[in-house]
Amino acid sequence: MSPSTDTYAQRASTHPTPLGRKLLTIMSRKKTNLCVSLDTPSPVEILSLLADIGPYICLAKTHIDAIPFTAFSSFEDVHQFTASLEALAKEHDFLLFEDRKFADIGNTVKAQYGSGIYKIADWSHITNAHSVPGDGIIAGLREVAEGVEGGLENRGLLLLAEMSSKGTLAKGAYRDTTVEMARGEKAKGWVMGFIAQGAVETREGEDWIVMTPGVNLGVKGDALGQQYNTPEKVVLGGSDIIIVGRGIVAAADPVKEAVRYRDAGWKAYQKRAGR
Ligand code: BMP
Repeated sequence: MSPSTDTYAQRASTHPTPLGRKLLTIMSRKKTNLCVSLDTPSPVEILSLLADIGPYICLAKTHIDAIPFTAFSSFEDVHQFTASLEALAKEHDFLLFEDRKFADIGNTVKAQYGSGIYKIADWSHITNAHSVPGDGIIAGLREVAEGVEGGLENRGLLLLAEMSSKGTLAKGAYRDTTVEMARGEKAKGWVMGFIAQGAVETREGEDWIVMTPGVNLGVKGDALGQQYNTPEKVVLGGSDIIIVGRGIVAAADPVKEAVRYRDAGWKAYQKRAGR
């Protein structure tokens, strides 16, 4: 499995999914392969971080269900928050990625993605799913995405092929079967890539966007099994987008760190593409 040496710009014109083309275009235009993971409990802080970091990222990842509900005074507040995320994404030219990790049968994930308190399908360009239930999960989520404004022009799915945490089952043969699942009919134009630690098997006509969490320039891991690599290591190994949470969000100067990760990720990409 060798990493692609094509540029983001080249891939933007040929990517098999509309949202993949959109994302690669943003990356190429803004010269960034950085996704910030906004893992902080305060919605006010998330919005203010994004207003500052927006110019340096291609993607903003959220865990909306990790925000304490006491941070909102009504359901209307939740929708106001997601509307603000959308406005910032438009203003600073990045996409939104709710890291929901769906993992149930197609019929159940349909309701989880399209309804519930957070109505993820209404505002998040990208979401992700585990492959463990089988490909009904891809079809169920797709039905919802096709029904929102813009349909699959504006929505994309990632499958979790590999995880960064110690002891994960998502690696090796599991990763390869997950990639095989993304070749199914219901995945076409919808599954844009994977959460993985490096390159995945890519056949003629395929172009998977690989996004990699577990990236940090300062530490090797945390006390709960997270394992980190550097931007250079993962990008040279075939990752297209580095996902950085605490390395930026918990730093004393998040903007300075965002610039540092953006530069490190971009430099590694240029090296890989031979530019
Ligand atoms: P941090 O950089 O602070 O460790 O955050 C990593 C983020 O990426 C978290 O939001 C986590 O849920 C997510 N993540 C991960 O760490 N490993 C995976 O394999 C998949 C993830 O989505």
